[in-house]
Amino acid sequence: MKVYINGKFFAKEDAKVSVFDHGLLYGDGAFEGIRSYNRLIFKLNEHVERLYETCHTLMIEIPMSKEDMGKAIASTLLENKLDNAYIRVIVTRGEGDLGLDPRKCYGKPGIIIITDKINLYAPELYQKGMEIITVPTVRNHAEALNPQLKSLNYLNNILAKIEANTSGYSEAIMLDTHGNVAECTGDNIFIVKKGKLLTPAQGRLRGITRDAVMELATENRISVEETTLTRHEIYNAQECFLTGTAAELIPVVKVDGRKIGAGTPGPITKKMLDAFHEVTKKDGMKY
Ligand code: PXG
Repeated sequence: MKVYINGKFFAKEDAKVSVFDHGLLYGDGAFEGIRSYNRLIFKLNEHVERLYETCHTLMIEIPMSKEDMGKAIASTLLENKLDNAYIRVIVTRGEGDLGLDPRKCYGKPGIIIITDKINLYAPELYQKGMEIITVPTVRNHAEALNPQLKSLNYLNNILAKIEANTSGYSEAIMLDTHGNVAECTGDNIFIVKKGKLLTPAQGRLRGITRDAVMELATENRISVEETTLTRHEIYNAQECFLTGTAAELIPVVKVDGRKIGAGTPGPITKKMLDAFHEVTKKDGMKY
């Protein structure tokens, strides 16, 4: 495996960054998770745009144009001869001293691109559906650390993941500071009620898979609404599924011990899963 670091490729064992990089010292940086299918990078422009937006808010100037970022991602995939891949793009603040102050970072922001294969969940879970729980850790308040930022500080989500894991679950629902459903630790959430798709309007990352599924629903004449959802609405939904680049689209059949609908993946979930697989086969940036 070859890893891209600041314009050069390194073997996995030599792919290293400085211990003085603020990305490591403070989680001061941004990332994206992207997928490619059959040599097509799915929603490349949307991911690159989100990465630059996160960095703009963090006041990290990526030393590369958006176009060149796309080219660097494609060249890393070609270097690794990967037709179907999971791509991790990381931008770090760069090297600095042992204080928080980003003005004292003397290094240029670092750019790292790792390409690999990952399957987040066992294939049978996509058929049977998964069971998830709500955890006590609430999603960051938007004015503390906005969930729109895909920053390198993912401790809010990791704490929630640990709570799910210690209770024997792989994924968790996180509530926002008002007690409404926000999202899962690494996925957005959708429910089906009266044949309509509903998904939280606030408190969550605006997932790119979420946007793609909303578009596909509209194309398939299924109405979608971004709204406020409580756990009560989730428990009493006809169907439920999660979306994310890593997990793709995965059915949920039980939440906090409550069966969702018939307790098996429902027809709209299956329709969206098929539509998603179809669109990833034909849409994307060729490399
Ligand atoms: N919410 C959060 C908090 C995320 O981190 C999503 C939603 C889905 O967004 P996209 O744009 O991918 O549809 C994410 C992204 C993992 C993992 O190991 C998950 C993400 C990123 C990195 C790792 O589960 N999810």
